[in-house]
Amino acid sequence: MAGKPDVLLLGHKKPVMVKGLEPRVTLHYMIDAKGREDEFLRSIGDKVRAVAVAYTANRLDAAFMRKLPKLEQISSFGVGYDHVDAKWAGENGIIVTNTPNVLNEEVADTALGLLLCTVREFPQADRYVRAGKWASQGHYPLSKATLRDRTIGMVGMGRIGKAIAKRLEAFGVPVVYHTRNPQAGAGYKYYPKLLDMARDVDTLMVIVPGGAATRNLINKEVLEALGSRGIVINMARGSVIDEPALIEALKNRTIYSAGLDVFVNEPQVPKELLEMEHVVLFPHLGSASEATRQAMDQLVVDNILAWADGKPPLTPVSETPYPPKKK
Ligand code: NAP
Ligand code: 8YV
Repeated sequence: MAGKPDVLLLGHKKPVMVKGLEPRVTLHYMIDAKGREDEFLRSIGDKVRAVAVAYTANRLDAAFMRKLPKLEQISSFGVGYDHVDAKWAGENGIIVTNTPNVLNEEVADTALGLLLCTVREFPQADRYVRAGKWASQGHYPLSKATLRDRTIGMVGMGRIGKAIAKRLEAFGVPVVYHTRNPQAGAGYKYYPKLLDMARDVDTLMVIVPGGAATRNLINKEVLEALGSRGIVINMARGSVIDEPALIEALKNRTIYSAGLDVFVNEPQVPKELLEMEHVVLFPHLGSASEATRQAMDQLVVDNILAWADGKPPLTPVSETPYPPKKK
């Protein structure tokens, strides 16, 4: 590539990204144009050939990509890329990359943490101690739920799902799963129909991609099938659960509890959930350790550098296979 290619960085100036990219590309920082983004895009749009995404809240739809007519690659942070219209990108000769695998174990650890917190009420017990209630009122009440008599129905058995299932096996907890197709090498009972699985289990662990195909997959019917012992853990995307139906089920106690790492309108969390004592809420921290986030940042950088060197992308998403369609 002659000269340094122009790359737009969306989101914060993350040190790994700035250090990895600055020497090799001309970086344009959208964050420096806060409040006048459209004008900024108009001024650089004609020369930008790649976009590095540091923050998944940025929506990269067709309207955005059309503003960058020379765009060849979007290197996005996070394994989930429901914020990018990857289908449109693929059809228009643009490669999209994400950051799979480097976060599997971290997210699986968080999933187990959230499951344990929800089943055994650990955050509530912590609040009890801090409020001085142990001394004044005696022991925290025994948890009504236990992991010991539960079966986990995994909704999703991909890279992260398998890492979660492996941990559950070590915990001695039975695992079954639902996906659209049986997963090679997953030795757990497979349910082609989510509703059938929800009827048979008492706990759902949700770890599928977000987007149109999974919107409201966990709906009123599924929650009803899960029943009054039911616990839902959502590690996927807020959009995968019908949030109002979940709130209703929790209010009416037609399910037992929920542990949620993700929400429909993040960082806003519905007031009804905030007011419930019998749910556990995490601020989307599945992969949120310094080490794992840095590994994800580095993969964003490495995908851009591969492109700058004229090499194939390291981790293209399925909708945008390499080599790209001709523009
Ligand atoms: P993956 O390897 O692509 O696995 C996705 C799994 O979901 C596969 O088993 C797939 O099987 C299944 N699936 C996809 N669409 C489905 C549908 N419509 N109905 C039922 N199952 C479906 O992805 P991954 O790396 O494990 O990541 C999964 C997702 O987790 C990400 O996309 C992201 O949204 C979320 N995530 C969240 C956090 C967090 O911080 N909370 C962190 C990382 C990832 P089939 O294709 O056979 O259906
Ligand atoms: C990201 C995630 O850190 O990778 C994903 O899909 O959900 C997390 O690991 C998150 O998207 C940051 O906003």
